[in-house]
Amino acid sequence: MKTEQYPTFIFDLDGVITKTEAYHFEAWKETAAFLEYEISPADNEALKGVSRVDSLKKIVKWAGKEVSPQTFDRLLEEKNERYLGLLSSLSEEDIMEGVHQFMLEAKEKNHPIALYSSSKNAKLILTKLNIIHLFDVLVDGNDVTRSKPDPEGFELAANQSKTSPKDCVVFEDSTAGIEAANAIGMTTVGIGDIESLSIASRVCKNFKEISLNDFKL
Ligand code: B16
Ligand code: MG
Repeated sequence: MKTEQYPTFIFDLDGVITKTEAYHFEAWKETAAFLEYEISPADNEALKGVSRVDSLKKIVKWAGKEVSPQTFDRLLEEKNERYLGLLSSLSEEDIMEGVHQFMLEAKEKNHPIALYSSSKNAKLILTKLNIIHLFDVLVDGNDVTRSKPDPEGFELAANQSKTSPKDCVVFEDSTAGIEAANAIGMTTVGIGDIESLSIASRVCKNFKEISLNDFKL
């Protein structure tokens, strides 16, 4: 007898569940200014999904500077403090349109729900958004040694969900994340603009364009 199977949904956090990408950008601007570099929206696109450490390495390189390990650590710490400050009033109202409803319907139909975010602040953010209880599996920047575009975190999320990668559907706003999930045969749904996400299996502007019926195995 064939048992019915439900794809596991793996959500990215920043830029998919909530618009914290804008806060990362804001917080990095000051770091870049210290390095006498003006960070552009195109630069920010290249930082999406990339870990804090790897993001700073990129900014230092773009600025054409060298910094001591002590300064590097201080810049990381200060950026995170600014970012946490910007998150202080985050609440349920900051969940992107259609996401909460989609999750509730997916849970109702027994789809496992997982998170893979590069952020080390993911649990704090999901708690503020009051949706942490909806996740069966949580993988974040504290659980991996290699950040997106490496597939390590997606592999871990699939393993912990007891789902084969081919039966996972990933929602991502970053090229790095889509690349990572594609590399291990997951179905990818890009959330955002087609220009930067064309390597995804499908691209949507937001969750209002997505229905649970789109994902039958
Ligand atoms: P943190 P995601 C990523 O989250 C962001 O896209 C990226 O801009 C950020 O640098 C990274 O998390 C690390 O975040 O500094 O909070 O540890 O999109 O993978 O959910
Ligand atoms: Mg993201």
